[in-house]
Amino acid sequence: MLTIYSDDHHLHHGRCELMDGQLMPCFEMPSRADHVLQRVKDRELGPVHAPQDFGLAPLQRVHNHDYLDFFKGAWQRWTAYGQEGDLLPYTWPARTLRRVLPTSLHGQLGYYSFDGGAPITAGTWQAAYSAAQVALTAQQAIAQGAHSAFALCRPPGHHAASDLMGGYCYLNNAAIAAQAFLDQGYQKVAILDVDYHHGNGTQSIFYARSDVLFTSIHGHPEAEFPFFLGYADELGEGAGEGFNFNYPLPAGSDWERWSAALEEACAEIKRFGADIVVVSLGVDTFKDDPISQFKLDSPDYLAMGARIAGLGKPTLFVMEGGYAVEAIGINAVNVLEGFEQGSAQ
Ligand code: OKP
Ligand code: ZN
Repeated sequence: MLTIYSDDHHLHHGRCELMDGQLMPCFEMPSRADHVLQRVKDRELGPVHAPQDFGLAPLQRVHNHDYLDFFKGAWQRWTAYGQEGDLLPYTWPARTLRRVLPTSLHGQLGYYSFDGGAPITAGTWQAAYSAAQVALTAQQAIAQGAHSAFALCRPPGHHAASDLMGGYCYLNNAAIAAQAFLDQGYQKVAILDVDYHHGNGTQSIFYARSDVLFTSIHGHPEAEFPFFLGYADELGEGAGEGFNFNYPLPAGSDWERWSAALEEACAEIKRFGADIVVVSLGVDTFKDDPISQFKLDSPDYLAMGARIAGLGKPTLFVMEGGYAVEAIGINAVNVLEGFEQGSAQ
């Protein structure tokens, strides 16, 4: 399987996040992608290519222009105040407040974010921009005939909505790739989000549309980030009604429970008649993940990949979460190897 990877992810290294009342080093760190790349090489998964540059246009198909302008320019505005630390939001337009766009940097940052988990650093825009190009380059490989490809994206993307950053995410790499398929003439794209956290950004982007089926298996939002989306009764709206399926699971869910949800998601993808499957590949479902509560073990990821292969569709894997840094490479590449073994049968 072809892997697309850019070193630019090193340009994004947030210092801290708020966790249990304390500032902790960011869990979403550069070594995550380094470990995945190392495992791709160790296992000789296939060639590793740098991304091409498709410019801003495919990003603008998913994200608002004003949001992209804000994100691109935010760090420079911050340093113009003489600041050097990470730029983080601290006020959001929650209930009782107006959703106006203020003129100040922090007002705008609150407007364009939904949590305090996505720091902007000097290199964040470039890293996120390159991650989107990684996804688009892997997308192109499939459009040109590959049965699968792996976009080793960092930072992740599935929490990012059309004009919101949050949950370590800035640009929605999977959504950008899915939209690119549609813009190139594919009719139906199914997204399977296997990250431990609900892909609220991806869901929101496609919620009113019938050309993208969104399915997600995740920690129940009653008890888990992002809390305010990802419930089972969210089925889509308007033309998108019946094209959104959430499988929220309780803390402690193991492979037996998780794979039953995967069966249901795969049944919906089959019923949908997808031309393409885009997998939001988070491996924070792992038993030793430091911020998650599922109990999958490393061999389970081989079975996950094989089941996805059983859909029999060209499949784009887009890296999302996974914070047990030592194991993330093994688990992510196990999905890809399981897919290849499952496809060969
Ligand atoms: C990203 B992905 C503030 C942030 C709270 C957010 C988890 C984001 C997970 N400390 N945690 O889905 O793996
Ligand atoms: Zn996650």
